[in-house]
Parts: sequence; structure tokens; C-alpha cells
Amino acid sequence: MIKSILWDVDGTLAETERDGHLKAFNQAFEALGLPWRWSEQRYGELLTVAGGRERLLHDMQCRGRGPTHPQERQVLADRVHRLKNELYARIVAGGHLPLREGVRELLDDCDRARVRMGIVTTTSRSNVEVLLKTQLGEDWESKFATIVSAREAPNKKPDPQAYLLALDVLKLRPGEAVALEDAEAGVAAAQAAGVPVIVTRSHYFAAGESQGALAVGPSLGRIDGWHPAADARTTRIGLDQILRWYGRSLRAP
Ligand code: XBP
Repeated sequence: MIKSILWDVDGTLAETERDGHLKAFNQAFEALGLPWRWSEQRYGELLTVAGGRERLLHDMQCRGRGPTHPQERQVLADRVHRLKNELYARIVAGGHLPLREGVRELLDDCDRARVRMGIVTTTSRSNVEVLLKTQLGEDWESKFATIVSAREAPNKKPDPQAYLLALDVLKLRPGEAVALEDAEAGVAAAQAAGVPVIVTRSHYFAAGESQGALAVGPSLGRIDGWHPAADARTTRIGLDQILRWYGRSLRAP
């Protein structure tokens, strides 16, 4: 039986990368008088680097931008990243980043069925707080039995640290939880911790193998395009469909 659903944040709960972090990074560059701008395409390339600060440092390094002294470069990256997160919070608090289709309904399914939920992300804690407070209300934390962010798990996905920590707090064996992820690094992190994973593809991760996932599809809000196929009698990917996929994987040879 599934005892817990573990939610990734960026790309899974909402399209935060394109509509939030990318915009906020470009606003931060401008506010700090830096002549750098990332296109939607360039940001997609940079998403292979986990962590906003690490992503920025990588771009500075490979484009020869910013101070040459490593320590000064770190200081500038910290400054840009801090401001990026403040500007991100403004975008999100303005209500411009809705939850993806089907997310709210699955949260409600889990509440009703008393399936404990966790947040398992390696984004900054402040980003999680502003998104969920804006979308779910002041008491958002009460919905989750554990909230793991970069504060608790500094080793970014695909490192399994965040998942291992969530399992430990929830006192679960890996097979008793199911992770929801959108990107390869998240899938790899869940699998390295032994947690079965369902992939809801997002804007930047519309393709990819996701081998070994319980199911892969475009959105929790629709039943077409899923592999394995979702039950045709359903209208969305709810807890009942997740339980069917999970049960099938246990029966598979
Ligand atoms: C997503 C990330 C984050 C965000 C930016 O993590 O890689 O780095 O892009 O957030 P996850 P920060 O898939 O674990 O949610 O700037 O706070 O790093």
C-alpha cells in the first residue's frame, strides 16, 4: 500500500522555471546593472545544472562573465541569487504562477484518503513557502508531513539526499512512497533512493527517457498521452490511478 506521495516543486507543482525563476533571474541582472540576459532556450540548457546559484556560476564560468577571482565570483553569484529569489517571491505572490492542472485535485485526494504527503525539493525554502502559501493558503504546511528543501538537503538532485531524508522523517521504506517528478535529475534522485516515481512532463522536460518510471505523461489533469495508459473511465490522474499503476508494478515479473 502507498503510505505517502512525495511532491517535487519546480516544474511538477507549477511551471516555475520558465514563468518564475527565468524571469526573476533576468530582472535581477537588470536591477544590478549586469548586461546579461538569458533567453528561454539558454535557460533550458542551463537547467542541466541543478540549483539556481550553481546554474548562474556555471554560466559565468563558461561565458567568462563576472570577476575572474573565484571568491569574488561567488560573492556576486550570491548577491544575484538572493535578489533573484526576492523577485521570484514577488512574481509568485502576485498569483502569476498557478498550480499545474490536476495538482490541487490530487492534493485533495490524498487529504481525503489520509495518505501523508511530503515536499521533496532542492530549491530554496523561501521559494517553496511563497508558492504554496499563495496557492494553498496560510495553513499550507499542515497538508504536508514533511517539507524537505535545499535548507535540509543541500546536495542537489540527482543526489538522493532529499528523498532519503523524507523517508527517514516519515519512517517509511522506499517502496511505501511514490514520488511525482518532472525532470530527469528528480527521477534519478527518487530512483537512487529506491522510491517509485511518476513523471509529469513540464515545459522544459517535455522529452526524455525516464526509464523505470511507474508512468510517464504530460499532466495530472489529463488522461491521454500517458504510458502505461490511464484507465479510460477516469478524467484525470488521481490517487486511484496512481494506486493502479503502483499495484501493477508490484505484480510485474
Ligand atoms: C529545482 C531547481 C532549483 C530551481 C531554482 O529543484 O533546480 O534550482 O531551478 O531554485 P527541484 P533555487 O527540482 O528539486 O524542485 O534558485 O532556489 O536553487
